[in-house]
Amino acid sequence: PQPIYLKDYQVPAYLIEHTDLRFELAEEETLVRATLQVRRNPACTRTKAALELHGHESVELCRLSIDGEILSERDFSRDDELLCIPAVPSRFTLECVTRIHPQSNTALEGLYKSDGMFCTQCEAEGFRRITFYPDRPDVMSVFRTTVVAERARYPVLLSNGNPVESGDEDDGRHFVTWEDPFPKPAYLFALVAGDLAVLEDSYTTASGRSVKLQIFADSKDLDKLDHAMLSLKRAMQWDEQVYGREYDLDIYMIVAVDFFNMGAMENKGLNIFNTSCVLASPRTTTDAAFQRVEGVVAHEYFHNWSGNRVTCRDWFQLSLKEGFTVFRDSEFSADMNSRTVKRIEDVALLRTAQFAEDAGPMAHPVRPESFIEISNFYTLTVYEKGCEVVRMLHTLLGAELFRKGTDLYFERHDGQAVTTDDFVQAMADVSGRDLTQFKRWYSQAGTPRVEVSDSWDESTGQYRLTFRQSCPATPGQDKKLPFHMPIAYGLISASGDELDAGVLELTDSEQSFTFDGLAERPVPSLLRSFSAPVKLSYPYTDAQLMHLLRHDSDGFNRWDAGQRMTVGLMQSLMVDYRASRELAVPESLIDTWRGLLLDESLDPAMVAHLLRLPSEAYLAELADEIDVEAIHEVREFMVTTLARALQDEWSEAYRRCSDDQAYTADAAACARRSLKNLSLGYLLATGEEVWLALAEEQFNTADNMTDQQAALALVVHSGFRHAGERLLAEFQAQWQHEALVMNQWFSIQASDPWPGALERVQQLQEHPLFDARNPNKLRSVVAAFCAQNAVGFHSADGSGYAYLADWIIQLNKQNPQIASRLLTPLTRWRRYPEAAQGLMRGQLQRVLESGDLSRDVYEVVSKSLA
Ligand code: HT7
Ligand code: ZN
Repeated sequence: PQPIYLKDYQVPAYLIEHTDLRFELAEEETLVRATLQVRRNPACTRTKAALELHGHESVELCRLSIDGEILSERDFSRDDELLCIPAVPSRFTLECVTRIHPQSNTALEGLYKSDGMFCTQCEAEGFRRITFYPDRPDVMSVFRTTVVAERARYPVLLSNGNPVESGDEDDGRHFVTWEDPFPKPAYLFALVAGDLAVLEDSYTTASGRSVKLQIFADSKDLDKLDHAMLSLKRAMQWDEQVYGREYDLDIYMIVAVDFFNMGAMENKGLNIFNTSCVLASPRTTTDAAFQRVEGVVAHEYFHNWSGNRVTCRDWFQLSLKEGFTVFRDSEFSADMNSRTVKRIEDVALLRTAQFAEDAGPMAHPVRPESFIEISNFYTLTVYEKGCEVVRMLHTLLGAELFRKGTDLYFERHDGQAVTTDDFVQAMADVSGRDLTQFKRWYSQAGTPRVEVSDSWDESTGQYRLTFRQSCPATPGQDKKLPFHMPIAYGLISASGDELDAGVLELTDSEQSFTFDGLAERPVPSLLRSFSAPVKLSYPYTDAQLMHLLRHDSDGFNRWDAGQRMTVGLMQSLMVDYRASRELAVPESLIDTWRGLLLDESLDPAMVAHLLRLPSEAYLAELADEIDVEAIHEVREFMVTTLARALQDEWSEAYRRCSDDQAYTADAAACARRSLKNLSLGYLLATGEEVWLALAEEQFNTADNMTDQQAALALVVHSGFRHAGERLLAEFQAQWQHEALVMNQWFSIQASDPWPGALERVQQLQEHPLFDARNPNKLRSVVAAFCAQNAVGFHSADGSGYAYLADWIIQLNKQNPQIASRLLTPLTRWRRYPEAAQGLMRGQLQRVLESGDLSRDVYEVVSKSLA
């Protein structure tokens, strides 16, 4: 497979003004008739360009005609990706009839079946599995879609836009016709047909239009749609208030499907969601999953403007819609919940997983320069780092100018397919700022390092901060130029007062800033709220970190000071562990934690974050060479030591945070549950039977999934093995009919590091509820083991690596997108000691040689081995 390059972009030679689709859905096959109004693109200077239609090899062409004249095979050429018609008029009607087989579509791209229903996933290039079409985002067309199917099996027939006609056809079939007046690229097309229950509501827009809201799901899940509906209405209102964006159609639909490669899809007026991102009820859903539903519902809704009304010119611009929309959804969640906690969670993900991606063989800029398979570029870099880039623009311009910039961007480009340059240009135009250097964030990969030093002149009261920035080489980019980065900062006095605060703008590789007239040497609070996606180092002493932890007005930096302290300690304990020296936790840290645990004035959610040790994955990301065992053992040692030293305080925090009242989902109750369950984890880590009894009681009496699942996971991952097995059996008996709950049951076991993990995972695969065609099940078992169970996956005999390679080889044909995503842990082989490297590389080689690789898997494996 050959790469595609951004530099080779050409405007399309033909545009599609109108697309009329008729789907005849049946059990054996589906017939699709596409009638396209085509015209030459006046902006294209290639005078003799052929009409190029994308078409997947699985699509059977039944008939092709131009203005009613049937084309013979001599009139066009076809390979396994493109159909080319060399001679076409400048304006014409193309009719194309194709036959497809959704029933046997296991890739879950294009039209496929999820349980009994038909559904689609067309982003990025799935539409070409339905019919022949210019399947590129810069070809935007108005769609009219008629769906025909047997009424008894498929009473609900949906597509984009508004329903305009419906009625009976022959043989018990019926039809519904939908019209979407907004021109859109094919990737936003959607169709659903099934026997679905619906929750209905309505929303009145700021300008007074009433919008019908519908969420469709299997009838057994009808009671789990309220939270998504509430989140949708909140998102609609927030987008009006914060961005001045109103919804535009008369109807907004969401459909929940169980077989889905990603989280959800923003198809115009007809979002399709993975059940895991839409269904929620207190009995079956944890607080974290509730928040995920809120965030994903909002994200897909926000795409209606950032993605649909203004879309991407080509797939290299993916972050134009994804980075911006993640920024919008994260600000929404921050406004709905705790801003500091949301920031901590987002940054933890970025620093753990995106930084690792940026340091791996698939590292790429936010706007990639080339790809073999675009599905491989729906990455943390495009989404999360892309969000940080938009956030930096917000920081540099300030909220008011940023809003002016988005207003201008939406107004200037409504109905167009544009680039990240166009987005930045709107920001430059409203602010009068030169953002040329800033755009390096889009073109240069890698996580920048910022080293900070300071000096203090007692005699003049002058304090000086010096910053040095650099960025490591990444594949294809050896040398990097300096970034334009905002560094939010504060200067804190010995008594905890803020002496100064603001935003410094770094543009050079080395730059100093002086602060005059200070009465004392301050403690610098740097990179407040994580104002740039960088690794910042400053030689903080523990005393300075303790000072920030107590006094910083920036909640994020208070948390980060605590993290820096524990990370520093754990890194030195790892050195001790490798040298077989005795391990110890300093009393000062224990005292600090005691103080935090006992301070009832603090937000329990914040305390829970402060007292949660850095994850094994984060410690691994920070290591020069990853020593899985040392990381695990040191973390376990810390947990046990802090558990025993503060047993009374954990017990007191548990008691304080335990509600006698019935469950509520408000922020305060969620915060209490998070500290309560963190405390329960530490209590269990003492190894005392009494706390096992407490955990079992919580498991048995919980009236919500957050508490029940926390108790289950904590006991299963503890040394109380028999109790763990007992609870797993009880949980299964209680929840076997709830697919999403059982996914958690699978993943708790697959991520359990106790010896014998691989055997347990292999047994789980034999479970009747495990289904290798369902991505959610693969994520719960295979991904949970390979990506969240470092000890099990990195077993010294290489059995974990061989297990993953076996799966990749099996899934390569069946579902290439999932296969290539699951591969990630193997691609990081360079970060491990030599013996592990050899074993991991060996398995990658085995995948490469297994033959007939999909583009998805080929790209990841070949780049990892390069
Ligand atoms: N824009 C959506 C992307 C998506 C997707 C991409 C590739 C393969 C399957 C997919 N399902 C959804 C999701 C989003 O970011 O909103
Ligand atoms: Zn998105």
